Amino acid sequence: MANIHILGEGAIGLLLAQHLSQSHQITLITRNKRAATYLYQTASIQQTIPCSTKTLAELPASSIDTLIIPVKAYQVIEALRALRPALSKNGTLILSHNGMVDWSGELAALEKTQSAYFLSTSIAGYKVADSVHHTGQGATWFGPLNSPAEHHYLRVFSQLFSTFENAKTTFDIMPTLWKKLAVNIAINPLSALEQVANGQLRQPKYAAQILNLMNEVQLVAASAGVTLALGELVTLAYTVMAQTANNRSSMNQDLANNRRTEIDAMCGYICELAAKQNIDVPFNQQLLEEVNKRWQLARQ
Ligand code: KPL
Repeated sequence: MANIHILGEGAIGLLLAQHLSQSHQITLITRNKRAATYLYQTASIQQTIPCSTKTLAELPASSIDTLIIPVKAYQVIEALRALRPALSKNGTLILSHNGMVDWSGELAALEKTQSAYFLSTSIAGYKVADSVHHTGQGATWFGPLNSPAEHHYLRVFSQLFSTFENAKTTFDIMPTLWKKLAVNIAINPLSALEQVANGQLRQPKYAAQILNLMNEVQLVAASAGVTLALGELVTLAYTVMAQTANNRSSMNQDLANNRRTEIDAMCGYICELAAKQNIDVPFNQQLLEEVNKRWQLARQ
């Protein structure tokens, strides 16, 4: 049994907590000290998630053995900076977020004995107060991000995620992150702007836009040295739409609740790389602008 700390009380963090609590001790790291009971719900199950909570201030230096950081893309760097001192000398760090974030500097600052991994998951859910509703599950991939992790990722996977539905390991996680980026670009902005569930995007009226978005991702990935097949990206996007058909994507929920979105780490990332390589990406550019405009309007 491992002692696992999970940062935050977001939907993905709580879904991971529920799964991992079946064999491990879970502590959620919360912003403020408060007594909460977290519930896990599906269409047929409602149960309490067995876990304790601690604030960052309550965590002694070098005290965390396994730390999972499943936060929004724009919170990752700040979270890594705040929590690195609390990770033990041989600690295991697991990042899990949507979009692309440049955490290379933070990972380089880890001790040579600390291993870092990525968990790329298309698990779907949403939160209402302290209840997390589990609404679908696409594929999950787990792989190493630094060299200590390359020696241990199979063991860590089998200890933590081997019983997670639809989960697999990969030694080379970067192409997986690109594929997940593509899936999120196909689903999140459109479902947010249209305020529809993921499955609704399978309607023919969205097909041309989705194909063009995937084409741009494929071109930009190729310019970054990552070879992806356009057909595979399109198939993946439609597979996740089907697997999470009744779910409202995280960006759909963010816009509906006037929260900041992860668009900069998705279409914004593609536009930034494309500009450096002189590649035209009008479809990603348009969604980037529209989502940001909608959020600005909502904030006024
Ligand atoms: O990652 C997701 C998200 O909503 O952010 C998917 C897999 C698209 C599920 O909705």
